[in-house]
Amino acid sequence: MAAAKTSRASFATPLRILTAVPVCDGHDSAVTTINIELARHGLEVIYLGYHQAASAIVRAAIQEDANVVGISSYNGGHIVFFKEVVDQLKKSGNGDIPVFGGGGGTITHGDERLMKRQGTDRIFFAGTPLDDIMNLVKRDYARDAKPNAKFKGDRALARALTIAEENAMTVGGDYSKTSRPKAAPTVQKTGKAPGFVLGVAGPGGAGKSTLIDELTSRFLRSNPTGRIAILANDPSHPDTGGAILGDRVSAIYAQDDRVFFRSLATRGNLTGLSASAPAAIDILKKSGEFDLILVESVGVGQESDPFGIFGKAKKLVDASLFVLAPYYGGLIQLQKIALLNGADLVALNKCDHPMAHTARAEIQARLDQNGKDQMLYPTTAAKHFDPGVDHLFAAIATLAAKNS
Ligand code: B12
Ligand SMILES: Nc1nc2c(ncn2[C@@H]2O[C@H](COP(=O)(O)OP(=O)(O)O)[C@@H](O)[C@H]2O)c(=O)[nH]1
Ligand SMILES: [Mg+2]
Repeated sequence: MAAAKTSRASFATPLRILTAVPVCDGHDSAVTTINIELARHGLEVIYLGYHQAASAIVRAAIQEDANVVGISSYNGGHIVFFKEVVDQLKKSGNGDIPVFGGGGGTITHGDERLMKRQGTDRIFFAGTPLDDIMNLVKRDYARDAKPNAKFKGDRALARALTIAEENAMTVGGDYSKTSRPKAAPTVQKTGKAPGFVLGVAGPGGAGKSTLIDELTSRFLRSNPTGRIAILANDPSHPDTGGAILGDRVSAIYAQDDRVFFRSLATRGNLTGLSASAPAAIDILKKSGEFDLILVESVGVGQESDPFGIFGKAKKLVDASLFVLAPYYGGLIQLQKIALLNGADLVALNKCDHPMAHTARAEIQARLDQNGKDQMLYPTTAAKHFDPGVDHLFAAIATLAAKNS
């Protein structure tokens, strides 16, 4: 029988926009509405969160190789803040990334005239229909992501990842046909050994991103000069092709110049990672910039194997960590999770939850049945300085040392 035709969207290079709310501003309901609408119109939205410093917005725009930065500002400081973002982008050699924004009852037409003179592209005012915003964004900020010899440092790396993403696009919306990934673009090498690559998988909401941020804080403290890379995969919506790439919102410690954070949308690839992830990992390793590379999968289910742990081919990562929360639904559900058979490390996160005690005993029994000496690490990633996360980080450092 012929395979049923899918009605899914064709993923033609989605536009990537970084959105954020400035420092000392908690008005995030407008940007949330805009984010959803942008994703509904097929854009990839990397959301940084509210109360964000200009430097954090600039760093994220560079590392994400964003087409454009959208700032939603209600705190009254827009004239100074937008200028600061524009100036920092220019000063760092990334003035090609345009900046626009909105801010209902706070930004006046007079303010906009001044802001435009200072380099802001445009302001959307109260009452602008969302469809008009979407059409303008799509019309004015689409671009061809070509190699650019002028880009240096993280931007050069970021552009190489963008090109890898485009090379690995699915063909004509057919999820079963992925175009053959071309050779990974090259970036300047430091001569350092490639870093240790840890894959982090687990159900959506288990706390993977929060845990990664806590692990990052330990890396930065224990390694005063090294760099860490985070490749955060999030799902694209199959109907629109858009995505809300929200893993940066959990990043507190990962907002640091020693952290290279890149969000990747799956763009129709159903393995739990973007189809470009193998090339992206390769680029990060070959750059020689990073001591540790963390790859976060999308929220995965029972039979997923995003890092190729069970296959005969070479694994995508040096080791893997499976993260789950106490509410996995009972013993039978636990038996079904394939990655519990193959993960090198398992973290039971959210140990502040009342069900954690039982969960810990059940998961330990499940791992004992494997007979592979897999260690279970109870963690509470939402708590800073959690001793469980300390133990997990020490175990990762030991694995990395063995690997080097
Ligand atoms: C909702 C609201 C709140 C909510 C916020 C909820 C939340 N989580 O966001 C609550 C009640 C919590 C709140 C609190 C406060 N608020 Co308030 N709040 C508002 C209000 C009424 C609406 C803002 C809004 O969300 N509008 C909905 C959006 C969708 O519509 P819009 O703004 O017209 O947006 C259009 C465009 O601008 C564009 N756009 C907007 N952002 C972006 C981004 C991108 C990327 C793009 C493409 C487009 C775009 O899209 C829309 C298209 O039509 C405004 C009044 C106003 N008229 O703006 C005050 C207002 C912003 N708040 C104000 C103040 C003072 C406060 C408080 C300090 C009050 C207090 N003393 O506690 C606190 C501060 C909170 C904080 N932590 O920052 C003042 C700010 C004054 C100033 N800057 O000089 C305002 C202007 C009210 C006033 N007239 O005094 N607030
Ligand atoms: N109570 C509690 N909440 C947590 C813990 N770790 C993460 N969270 C929260 O769980 C939610 C999902 O976390 P996130 O890291 O985004 O999960 P992910 O989807 O697995 O990446 C967020 O609201 C976190 O703040 C924890 O140890 N305890
Ligand atoms: Mg996450």
